Amino acid sequence: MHVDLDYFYAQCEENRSPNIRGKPVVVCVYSGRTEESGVVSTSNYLARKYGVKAGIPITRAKKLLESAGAVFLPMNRPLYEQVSERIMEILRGHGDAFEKVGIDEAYLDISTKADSSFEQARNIAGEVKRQILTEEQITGSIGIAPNKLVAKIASDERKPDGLTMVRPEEVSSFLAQLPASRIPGVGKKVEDKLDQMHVKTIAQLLTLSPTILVETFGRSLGGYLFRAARGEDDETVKERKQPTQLSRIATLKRDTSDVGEILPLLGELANSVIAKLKEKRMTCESVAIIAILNDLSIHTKSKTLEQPSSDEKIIMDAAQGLMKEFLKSMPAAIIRRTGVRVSALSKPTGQTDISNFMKV
Ligand code: DCP
Ligand code: CA
Ligand code: CA
Repeated sequence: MHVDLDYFYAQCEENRSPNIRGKPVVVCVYSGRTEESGVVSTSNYLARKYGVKAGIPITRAKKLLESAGAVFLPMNRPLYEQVSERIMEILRGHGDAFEKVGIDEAYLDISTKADSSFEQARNIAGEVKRQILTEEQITGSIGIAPNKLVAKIASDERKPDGLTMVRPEEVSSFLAQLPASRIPGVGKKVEDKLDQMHVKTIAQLLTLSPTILVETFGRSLGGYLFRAARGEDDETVKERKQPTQLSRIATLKRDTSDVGEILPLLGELANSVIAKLKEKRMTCESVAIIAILNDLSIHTKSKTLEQPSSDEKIIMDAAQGLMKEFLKSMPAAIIRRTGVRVSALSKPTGQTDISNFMKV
């Protein structure tokens, strides 16, 4: 089963401010340069009717939605992450195995829970949808199939609030009618190349020999396309490891080498990383600053802490100290974007296990 939440950031915003329901809602990533500069992160389905979707400039979205009574909101990641974490816990409980693959999507292996029955799987999906809706007022779309690849394609078939089940004997006919661009990993570039080969649908992709595919796309992507067109995939659903690093990066109001202008933003970013670390109940052993200059060159400077920590003062002091050192070492540097990264993360278990005894 693949679950993908519908217009996720915008749906979170609708829940937080019910008065915006029924209006086009656009979640924006403001670059902070000018009041209007930046891109659309996502929009609700009403805004999409006007052509407003992820990635387009905010100015363009404003034109498309002129006098449509649209609401433009800045992205509020911490809110979406909290909602996401609670929903992931719900999902986790429904699978034999669970794999989160993004803030709003996950795979569940439900083979055992569904007793290998697709009818039973449909009931589980209904229960998952009902629970997410009652507990978080969020709708999602679900695909059920014999493997991860087809489940992912299926979850995208009926959005929003969709449920699409593809039984093993239906895989070929389901895929055949779809555009090749529905295969995960087929972006604009691959799509253009396929276009040149007069391949638009997966049915047409089936006519290309493995040799042609490998010649055109290389061994790895070519082989993948050959198998994907046939609905073949044997990846298992596996729990992802905890992240080993966290970072936040942002654009300064203007390019500058003035420490007084840089430290406040760096401080905000450090606070956001610290909050995330605490939320995950993790510590870090290394702190780094990132500086992207006006020539777009990227510089980093890091330091190892005396001991693993999630302490605000220790991490803040380390980040600000590193930035001061960096500016001293490169007096001509003019900074455009800056960031904070913590790494060598670990989770203190608070449990006494054999390794604690070994250290004594
Ligand atoms: N996102 C983003 N920038 C993008 C794509 C996505 O910031 N270019 C963010 C906002 C989305 C979230 O990630 O809400 C999930 O991405 P999806 O691609 O799943 O898109 P949505 O959930 O918004 O819409 P859909 O209903 O089509 O799944
Ligand atoms: Ca989504
Ligand atoms: Ca998604």
